[in-house]
Amino acid sequence: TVKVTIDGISIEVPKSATIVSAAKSAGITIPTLCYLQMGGADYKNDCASCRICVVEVEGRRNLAPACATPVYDGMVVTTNSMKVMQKRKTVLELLLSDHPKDCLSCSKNGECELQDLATQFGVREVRFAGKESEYRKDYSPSIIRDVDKCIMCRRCETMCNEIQTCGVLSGVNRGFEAVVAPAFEQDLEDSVCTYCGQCVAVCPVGALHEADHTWKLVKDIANPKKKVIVQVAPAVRVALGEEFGLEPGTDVTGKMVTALKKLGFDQVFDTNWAADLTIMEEASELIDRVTRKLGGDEDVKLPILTSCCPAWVKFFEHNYPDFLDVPSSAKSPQQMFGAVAKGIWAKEEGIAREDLVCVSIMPCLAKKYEASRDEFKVDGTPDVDYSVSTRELAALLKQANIDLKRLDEDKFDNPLGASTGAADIFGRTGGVIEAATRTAYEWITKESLESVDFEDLRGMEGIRVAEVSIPGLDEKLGSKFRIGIAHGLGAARELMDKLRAGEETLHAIEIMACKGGCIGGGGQPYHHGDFGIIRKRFEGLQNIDNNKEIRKSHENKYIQELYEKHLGKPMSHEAHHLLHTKYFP
Ligand code: HC0
Ligand code: SF4
Repeated sequence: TVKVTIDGISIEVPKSATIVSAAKSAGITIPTLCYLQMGGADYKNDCASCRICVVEVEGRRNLAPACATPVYDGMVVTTNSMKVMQKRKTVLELLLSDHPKDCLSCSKNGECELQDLATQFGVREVRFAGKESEYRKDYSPSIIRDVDKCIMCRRCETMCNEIQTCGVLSGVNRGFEAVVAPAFEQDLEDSVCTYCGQCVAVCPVGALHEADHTWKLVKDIANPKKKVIVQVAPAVRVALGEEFGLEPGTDVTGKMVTALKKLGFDQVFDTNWAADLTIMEEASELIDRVTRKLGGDEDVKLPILTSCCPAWVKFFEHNYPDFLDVPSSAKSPQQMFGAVAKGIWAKEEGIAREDLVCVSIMPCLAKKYEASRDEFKVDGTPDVDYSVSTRELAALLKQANIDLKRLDEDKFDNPLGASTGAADIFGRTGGVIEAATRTAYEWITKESLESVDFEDLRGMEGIRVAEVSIPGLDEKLGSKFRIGIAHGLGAARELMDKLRAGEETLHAIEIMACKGGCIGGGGQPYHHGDFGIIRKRFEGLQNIDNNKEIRKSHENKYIQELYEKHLGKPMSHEAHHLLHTKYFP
């Protein structure tokens, strides 16, 4: 450790500390803007581009950026001298001189870190106002780039390149013309962007935001000719409450159902129901592949990869075209829901396809793009008409004067609303493969599991490998059943490269594009760099699973009924037609 003095407070801090982190341990918050560090997510942006965090260091002529200046023994720092405060205000005014002033109608209004600083520093006029630079807006199915608002903090770049390893965003041009953009300044839609939305999750201003479908939805709900139904993803129920002042991880399922009914949805269903359905297909596919492999079929691909995360799907389509037949062909729960709702349920209810609007509430921005993919359309119309983010739902509830906190609890409608605990954990890293393991284990051994809690599959490390002993299968495989888990696309790439190089032998792998899984999705309430929020959502989902009476997907009686009445059995011809898909390079 080293001794430093900050604003007269002497403290001992690790040698590796920066002035920002040292000050934090002395209880002093130095304002920052471009800087962001998320412990547990391995994310650190300290390019020191904004200079809001400047401080005086004794013996040094110029002010130092606190985020990128390491401490040394005997260092004396002043964070609040008049010189420092003047400099910060000048920096802020320079940033604002080239920033649109349409805060009232900005997607980030109320959540913007630049706005917060302008408030903190009492900016009333911008001394350097001149002509602002102009850049076209870039619209994609999931994300809108409004680059005029970019302050070149580089957080999105760090996220996209270092954590997600997608390499889509980087700084181009110099000086006034500088922007963060895809190569050749092409549109996101023409790039290898996965729409994971993690750049949106860390953007401090309104330069990156979601493609918002709320208004279309309001119009449809108001249209008496339309039947509007909704499904809600697992991860939404433990995060939506944050927008209403509740602790991260609070389970608001029942209140959320009430809120959706108050909004005017005709039926409130659950993506969880379709998650149980996904397990029926995925676990069957897994057993089928393992059995055929053991039977000597050389063409069978193992490990099986989960394919319910659309950003991960787009990632492997771009980066691993040699692996297109490896992921499970099962559609994601969002799309299985849409296919069953429009393909079976609506027919039973006598609702014409053109009169039914199927909406999903998702923690994810890539789900918007997934819903728009051509292979999920029938006669040119999508199975899921629009996907709305957790944040957008919260905003809509507020517009409609619905205070989630004060509502009574209600239950999802049936039949597409019932689910098991296995479905809830889909929303956290490791959950899909744990759910599949619960079912596959029982189907293989034909015995009831004593404990459904596969603790070894849980955790937050970016890549995890766990072994599960499956009596009867172990002997045939010559090893235990080996499962891999990766979350975050950088971790996914690391694991996939090992597979490609033949350095890792696994039987099944779950991959989710966002750190923590869907609970950390790009459409969730902003975490502002606090990864602890994502851990709390993780625990929230786990608690829901723990307290459910039925915790295995194949025991969902409405799913059993669907197979009895319509699909026969998993992987039947009918199931393939409705519930499976293909991938494209
Ligand atoms: Fe997820 Fe899903 S678990 S991707 O993270 O599989 O978005 O929550 O809805 O579809 O169920 C997101 C969350 C889902 C889907 C499910 C899967
Ligand atoms: Fe990169 Fe994901 Fe943002 Fe696309 S959505 S630019 S892949 S971080």
